[in-house]
Amino acid sequence: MSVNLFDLTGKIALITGATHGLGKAMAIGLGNAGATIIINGASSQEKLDIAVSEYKALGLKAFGYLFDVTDETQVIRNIAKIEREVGVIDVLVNNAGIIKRIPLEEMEVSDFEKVIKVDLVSPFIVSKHVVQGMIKRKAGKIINICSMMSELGRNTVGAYAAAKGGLKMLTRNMATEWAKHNIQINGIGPGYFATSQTAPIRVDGHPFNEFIISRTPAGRWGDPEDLQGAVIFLSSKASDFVNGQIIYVDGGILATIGKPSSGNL
Ligand code: GCO
Repeated sequence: MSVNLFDLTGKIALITGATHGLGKAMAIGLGNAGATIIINGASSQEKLDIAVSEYKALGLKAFGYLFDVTDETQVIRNIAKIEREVGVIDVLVNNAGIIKRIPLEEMEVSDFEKVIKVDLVSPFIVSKHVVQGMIKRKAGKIINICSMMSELGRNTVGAYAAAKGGLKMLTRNMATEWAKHNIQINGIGPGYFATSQTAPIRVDGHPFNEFIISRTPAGRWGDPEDLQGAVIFLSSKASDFVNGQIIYVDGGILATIGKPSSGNL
């Protein structure tokens, strides 16, 4: 009998920051592959409830928990609540993140620290408390949502790049320390995707929009659904011997130096 390596039936996946955008697309992908999805939001119960109802309307088994992933007390309390009310967490997707586009020389230290806290410290906090059960069960999957900025700098996103570069290395160190427990920890590095986070730099005619279209071999912004294959792979049996890797879903942008605006050089 052939085994479906990508089947997530019976698995429970917690996706942080999944009321919208890439987190929501990845959660839908995991749900469509059979997982029970648990989404986290931090801003409003109403937004969380709306998102859960949207998942359920798609026929997915979904639950929502409102907590701030940067607050360790709330994380401990809610992971215990999830594992009591729904079941043990088999897959953790650390997706919650913010960005502040400010030139470094103008950036307040408090803004820099906030980005680091949400984008780098919170994946550590949530993973530290979810991994306890995974270590006991000798099984688990952790996926950290990194970025193009895990590899490249860009004007005005210095704090975000520092956080996402750190998250790449934290992913490798988690793999170093936890792989012996049959836990696979990897990352996904989205390229440039059409989300609310990139909406300000994606409008038609915006120089950055033209730049990304020309700089990306695929010639387009990513669609959030383009991430579903990678997150299902890294959540499934198919990746049981994959550890510490960052899979870049970027339309080829990291593969190339780019080309002159004219000619076919
Ligand atoms: C930006 C963008 C990027 C993308 C993504 C790329 O301002 O450059 O927001 O940071 O959101 O992180 O991987």
